Amino acid sequence: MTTRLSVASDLPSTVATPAYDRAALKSGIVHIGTGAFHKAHQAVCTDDALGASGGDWMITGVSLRSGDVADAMNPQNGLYTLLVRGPEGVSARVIGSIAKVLVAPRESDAVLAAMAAPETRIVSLTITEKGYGLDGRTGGLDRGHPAIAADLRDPEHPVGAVGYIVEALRLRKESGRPGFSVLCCDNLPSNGKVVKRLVLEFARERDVGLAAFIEANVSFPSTMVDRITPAGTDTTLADAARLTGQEDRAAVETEPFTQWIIEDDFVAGRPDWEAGGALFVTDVAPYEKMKLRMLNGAHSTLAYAGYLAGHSYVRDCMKDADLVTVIERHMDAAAKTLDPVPGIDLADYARDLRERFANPAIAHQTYQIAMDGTQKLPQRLLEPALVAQERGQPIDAYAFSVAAWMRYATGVNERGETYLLRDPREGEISGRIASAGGDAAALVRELLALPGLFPEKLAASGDWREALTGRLDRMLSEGMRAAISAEAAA
Ligand code: CS2
Repeated sequence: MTTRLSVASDLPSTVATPAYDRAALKSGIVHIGTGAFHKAHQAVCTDDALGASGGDWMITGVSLRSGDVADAMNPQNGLYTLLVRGPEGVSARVIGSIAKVLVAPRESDAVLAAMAAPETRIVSLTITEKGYGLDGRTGGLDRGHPAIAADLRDPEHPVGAVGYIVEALRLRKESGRPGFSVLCCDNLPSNGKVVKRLVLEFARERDVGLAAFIEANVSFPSTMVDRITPAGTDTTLADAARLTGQEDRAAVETEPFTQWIIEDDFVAGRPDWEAGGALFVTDVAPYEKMKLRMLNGAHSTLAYAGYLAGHSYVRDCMKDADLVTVIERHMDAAAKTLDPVPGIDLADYARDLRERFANPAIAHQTYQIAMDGTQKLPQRLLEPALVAQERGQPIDAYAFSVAAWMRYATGVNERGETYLLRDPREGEISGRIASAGGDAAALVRELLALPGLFPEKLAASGDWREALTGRLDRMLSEGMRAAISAEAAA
């Protein structure tokens, strides 16, 4: 039987291991949402930083829901294998920056204690767009969000990220400890500002003095994060075992590319993340918009259109010449909605994206990317559509993507099989789809009226409605494949 992953035992010389004494370094970061993306991105950059410059910046991971990650990682003392898959092959490296993982529903007090501990100087987050309780209409708190509602009722026993942050900061204030930096690493535009607003609004509900403490002692740097990281599978674990010679139940796999752009605004220091390639800037917004509109916008388009056209993975979509034409045009259109991005040539960026999407070694499911559409559409497709509309540019690319989402939202594929939408608003969506009764114009009308989803100017535009309806009608009557060809030929 192979032994469980540990750097104390022999690992092949091809497998890099932490270049620092893990036991000698203390935790300085609490990270909420210790999933595959965190383990393939920020934890790797932190591993590089610790190797280059040391510092008490080990990470205490927190899972807000399931204990699976903790149960896989803690018996390995927090270690896991990072598999990097490129067209030339796969490499393995053992990452050591995560000291342990706590499971909030099992050990809430320990989570709060870690967040309130004097040595904690950064609380970072990857909880996906839907984790924040953001009301798309107001940009403020969604009081109907289950975790926000529960935490406003019982703030000393939080269950959600915003509730945990505010309660931890209350504990810090009470015990005279300084604040920390809150580092949002989710795909939301101006993510630092968004989280700041939610945290302050929540804190104000509790106590204006607490809100004032937060305003004075906590920073919320914005970040742009990028690394394509599919959900791990049995193959991930099997390849990690083959390459390390040890059993690893916590391995993750990712692509070679990684990018992290961070607003340099930390109240209590930070690791030497430059050593891992992070770029510190004063304004992250241009990079965020570029990534959300070009990468994620194209990804969502591939997800909805590709899934319905029978492509299970993004790399399969990239073998479909018509679909490639469609997303090339999409990226060009998205680039035209952007202001210049320092140091980046958008045509090169688009070309690199095509290569990354086509990476034959990365099995990124279209169904995975398709989830949570209502949380993703605004920043990926609707904001650039609005900018295009305002600048008098064509809106066709966005109309195709959004029509594909509407087609996908019906929850039935072209063989008549149903699938789960996996969207926090799926109840509302199915209700509206049922009342539309399969007619494209009615579907467009119903879905455009989803409260708070579409910007008003877009929802009210006859051109937009028409562009959507024509495409959705074709998708429903002739099928997605035909709709993709028609789009490519247009
Ligand atoms: C994807 C992203 O699942 C999705 O919605 O578009 O997770 C994407 O892979 C990352 O943002 C890449 O950095």
